[in-house]
Amino acid sequence: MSITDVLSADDIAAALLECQDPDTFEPQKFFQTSGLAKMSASQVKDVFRFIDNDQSGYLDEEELKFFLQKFESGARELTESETKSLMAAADNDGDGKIGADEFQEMVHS
Ligand SMILES: [Ca+2]
Ligand SMILES: [Ca+2]
Repeated sequence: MSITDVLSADDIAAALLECQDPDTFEPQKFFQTSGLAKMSASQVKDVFRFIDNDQSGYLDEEELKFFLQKFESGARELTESETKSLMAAADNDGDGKIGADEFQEMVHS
């Protein structure tokens, strides 16, 4: 799939603009502005599978680093501290990776 099949390109551009500087990425703000927070649970899980590069069923820190680039290929990488706080925001069971349910719960929290 392409991310613009499920989200508006304008909303994605607006969300990326809000976090264009390093260490300004705030997960909940990004989910709101991009429209992700308004999507159904099954749509959010489609986006999860799209972000899960190696199709392992989990997002690890290496995949989270490139989170923004899954929305727009020219976007920046997340910094180490942004990657760690994104992981911490979702990783409810503390296994160091984000499953589809954890991702969906974070988006809708
Ligand atoms: Ca993965
Ligand atoms: Ca987890």
